[in-house]
Amino acid sequence: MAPLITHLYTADPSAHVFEGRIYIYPSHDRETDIQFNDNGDQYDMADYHVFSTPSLDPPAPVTDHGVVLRTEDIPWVSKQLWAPDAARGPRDGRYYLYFPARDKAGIFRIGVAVGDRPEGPFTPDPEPIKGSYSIDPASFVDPDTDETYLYFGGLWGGQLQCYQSGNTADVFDASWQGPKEPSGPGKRAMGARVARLTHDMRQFAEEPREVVILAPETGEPIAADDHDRRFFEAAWMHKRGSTYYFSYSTGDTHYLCYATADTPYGPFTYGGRILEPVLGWTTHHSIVEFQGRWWLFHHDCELSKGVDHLRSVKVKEIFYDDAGKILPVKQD
Ligand code: FUB
Repeated sequence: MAPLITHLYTADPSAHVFEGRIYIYPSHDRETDIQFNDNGDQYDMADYHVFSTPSLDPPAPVTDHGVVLRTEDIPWVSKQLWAPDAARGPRDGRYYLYFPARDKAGIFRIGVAVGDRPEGPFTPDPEPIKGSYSIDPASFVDPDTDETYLYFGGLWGGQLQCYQSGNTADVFDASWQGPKEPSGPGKRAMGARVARLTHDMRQFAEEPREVVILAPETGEPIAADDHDRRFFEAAWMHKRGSTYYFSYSTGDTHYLCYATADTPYGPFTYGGRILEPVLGWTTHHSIVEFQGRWWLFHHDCELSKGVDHLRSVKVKEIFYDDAGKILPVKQD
């Protein structure tokens, strides 16, 4: 499958259907001479573009709506505009772009920028969301309640491990910086975080909670050493029928996996793999229903011939079995 976008490197695609079109909110990868490290310093992105297309099957040209937000537009940001997402406010019909970046102290926070159109432009709030931390915000508007939830978090360079001693942005522990995470017998994996948003879409309405994933064979939380199944980064939420599907990357084992629950908070039960490892270290995705079919947006490094920080967005159709399990995607 060819990349959807070839004139730029794009990654971490968050796809949504707005006004009858697919809109894609990706990271904009760029060339840097920063050496690869486990902290992700080589992912040194400085702006966002928005893309859209009217059709996936048959494929239609993808429109690049241009730059919608830059580092220099955001007063609190120092660097690294990582994986974004967007939501349409169910109460005001405006569009909200959520993005992680390092603040002036080098700590990842999550910001929000507001626009009147899905393709932007977006005006950032002057401060990050109060109490936000780590990376990879994924917004989810529950179609049955019109409540919006923000899922977030990522280990290693994403700094989630720096919040072991509490669940608030005030307890950043710099000694956990770097590619470290809980490990050892009896230790449970760290979960992503989720918080319901205020109705103005700009703040947490509650203290973030941990997203717990249970192993189906024991009913216990996934163990920290279970790197084939534990959450690493790239959270996504979609709802099909009454089931909430939380999907994510396992990081150093490079799988996209999912878990299900009957509430947006979980606890979730591990369900299986969606995508096997792709070319490149990172794997990141979104899942969206469009014209009655379900689609997986993800990235790989095929276009850059394997350069980890130069990724390209792709799309594949996905299918569910009669019990609601996501069938593993066939490799190209
Ligand atoms: O694009 C930078 C980081 O790489 C993202 O935030 C992670 O999910 C990984 O894809």
